Amino acid sequence: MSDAPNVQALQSRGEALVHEAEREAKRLQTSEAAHACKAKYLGKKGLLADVMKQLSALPPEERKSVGKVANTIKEQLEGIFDAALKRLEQEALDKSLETSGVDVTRPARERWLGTLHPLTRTTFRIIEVFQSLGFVIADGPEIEHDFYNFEALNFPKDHPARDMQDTFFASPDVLLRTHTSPVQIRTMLDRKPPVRIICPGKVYRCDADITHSPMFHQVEGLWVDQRVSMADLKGVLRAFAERLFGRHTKVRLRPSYFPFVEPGAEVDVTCVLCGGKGCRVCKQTGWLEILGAGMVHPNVLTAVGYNPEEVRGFAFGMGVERIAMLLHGVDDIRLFFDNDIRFLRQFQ
Ligand code: 2NL
Repeated sequence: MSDAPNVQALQSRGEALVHEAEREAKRLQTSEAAHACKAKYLGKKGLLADVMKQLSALPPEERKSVGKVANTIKEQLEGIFDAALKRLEQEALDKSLETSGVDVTRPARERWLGTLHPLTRTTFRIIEVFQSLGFVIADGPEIEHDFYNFEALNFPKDHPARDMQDTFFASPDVLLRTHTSPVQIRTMLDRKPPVRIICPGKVYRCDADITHSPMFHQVEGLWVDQRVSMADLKGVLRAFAERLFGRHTKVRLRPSYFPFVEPGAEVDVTCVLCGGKGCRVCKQTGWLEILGAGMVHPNVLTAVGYNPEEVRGFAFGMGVERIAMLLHGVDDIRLFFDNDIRFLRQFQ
């Protein structure tokens, strides 16, 4: 056929298509436009299809080489539009990251792990020592009746510790416990000797300065059996002091008064800082007071239905805050309750 296009003509027409497509692809702004443009060149009724249609007019011996050329052009066009779509996708992602307020180059936020509060850890350490000596944990209510907190503990009716100054009263008979001793009273009322318990918990006193907090923590211990003596008390306290403060720690008892024990004692250990030489912490004495103790008063045994002729016991009590302050050199009790992360982190 005279008007049949030759291979050269088809090839240059195809190359022109590729050039045009390249120029158009560079100016594309959206992926919708890119898809439309791709269809314009490569679609069923597109520009390349137009050119291919003319293949049917070619003599069979030319068809093969023209087909090859047409295929290369098709591949080139596809490459152009795939690249354009890829570029637009990346641009859209960059833009959305810019405007969405997410800065992927920012350093990741530090992961914070919680830890136990230093007072909880100190309580656990104290409990562990007494558990290893055969004591079991007992607990009870923080809101108490006067009977368990005072009456059963041999507090005379006019004792200053019953005063409004120290005790938070809800009514004349109901109060926030001022020590964990009511737990021991309740336990003795519930069980027969032998009783060997440790009572950790929160206690409340109306008092606040650098060494007093209106809520603080106590651990009290009690051992009642047929033949429990002051010597047993000393042995238990010595074992406790050596395990908590170190094996070279010495213990001494000084006579003291608590209404619920007779005899009563205050217990000192050699200074955790200087070991007994004398320093700022022990105020040059070499000793630190860490707890109060004594033999359970016969009136207390009677109040819980025990016979003081048959059984005896020793008891002791300590403030967890005071122990934690001594162990860690903290000089103000309020630091434990401020929850300043810079303070708490030092115990990690
Ligand atoms: C202190 C002194 C002490 C007790 C607590 C106690 C409990 C019962 C009977 C007898 Cl049920 N005594 N507890 C005994 C002596 C001292 O604590 O200064 N604590 C911070």
